[in-house]
Amino acid sequence: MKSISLAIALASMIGFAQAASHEHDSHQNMTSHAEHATLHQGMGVVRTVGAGKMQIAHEPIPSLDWPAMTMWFELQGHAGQSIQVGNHVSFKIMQGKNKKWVIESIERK
Ligand SMILES: [Cu+2]
Repeated sequence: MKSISLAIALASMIGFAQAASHEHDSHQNMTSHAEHATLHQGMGVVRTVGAGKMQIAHEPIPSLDWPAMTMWFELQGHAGQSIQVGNHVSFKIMQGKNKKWVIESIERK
């Protein structure tokens, strides 16, 4: 019984330490951390399809304060496999490693 409650106390201490360091990280670099974690919704028309990437003429994305533009996105996993040039799409993006914008999911409109 004693060892069980010790294990629980230890586990909650570790949990608390992780929460604290996470808080610290996000406070230190709030903007990029928030962008990394957050999905943003976009809409547009597919212009070019490449290997693991896609060029989309997208409408403004208010949550990122982006104007309408044509740009490349990386594709995560199997996202976009059934999407073709000319398709009107809605998609969700997040900022991946190296600050690149990655499509997490995309579907035809
Ligand atoms: Cu853009």
